[in-house]
Amino acid sequence: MRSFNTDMTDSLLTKERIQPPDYWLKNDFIAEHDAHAFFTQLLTQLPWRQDKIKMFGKEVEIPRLQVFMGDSGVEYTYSNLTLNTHPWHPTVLEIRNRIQALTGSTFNAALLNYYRNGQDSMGWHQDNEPELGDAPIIASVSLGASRPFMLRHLTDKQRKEQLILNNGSLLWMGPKLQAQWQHSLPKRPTSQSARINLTFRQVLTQKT
Ligand SMILES: O=C(O)CCC(=O)C(=O)O
Ligand SMILES: [Mn+2]
Repeated sequence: MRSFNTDMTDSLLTKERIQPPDYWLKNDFIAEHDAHAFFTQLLTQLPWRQDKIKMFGKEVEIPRLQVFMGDSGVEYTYSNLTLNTHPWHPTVLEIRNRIQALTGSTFNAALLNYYRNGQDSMGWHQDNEPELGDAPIIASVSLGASRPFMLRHLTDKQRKEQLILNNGSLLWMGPKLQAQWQHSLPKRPTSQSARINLTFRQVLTQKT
C-alpha cells in the first residue's frame, strides 16, 4: 500500500504539473587520490584546442579549451563547429568504463572541457543536437576546482537550480533535462583554479 505522504506528493505534482529536473548527482564517484591523478594526466597529455565560433558574423574564441574524443567515425557538430574524434585516452576510457558499469548506459564519445580559471565558462544551452537522438543521456564528470552549475526551466523562468560540481563528482543528465531545461557554467572571476569536465555522450553514426 502506498503511504499517505507519497500520495500527497503525487497529487501535488500532478496538480501543479511540477516535474523535478531529470538528473542525479553523485559526489564521491571518483576517490580524491584518483581524481587528482586523472586531472594531472588529462591536463598534461591531451591536445587541448582553442576553438572559435562565428557570432554575428565575427569569429570569437570560446571561453575554454576542449577536446572531442571517441570511437572512430563519430562526428559531432554544435554551434556550426564540427569536431572530429581524437582516439580515446586510456584515462578517459577508464572513467567511461566506470560510468558504464554504474549506470548501464553506453557512451561512444566524450566532449572534454578545460576551464583554465574562473574566467572560463559555458553559456546557457541544451545538449539536444540531432546526432544525440530523441532521448539523450549525458554523464558529466568533474575534476579539479569546484564550480557552480546552473539550471533554468525553458518555459517556467522562475524555476532555477544551482548544483555545485565538485572534484570527482558524476552528474547524470536524463532526456527530460535536455528537453525542458537549459544549463550553464557561469564565470567565477575570483577563482584562479583550473577544472576539467568530461561529458560522455552516445552519438548516432551512419551505422546506428
Ligand atoms: O562544464 C560543465 O560542467 C558543463 C559542460 C557542458 O554542459 C557540456 O559540455 O555540454
Ligand atoms: Mn551541456
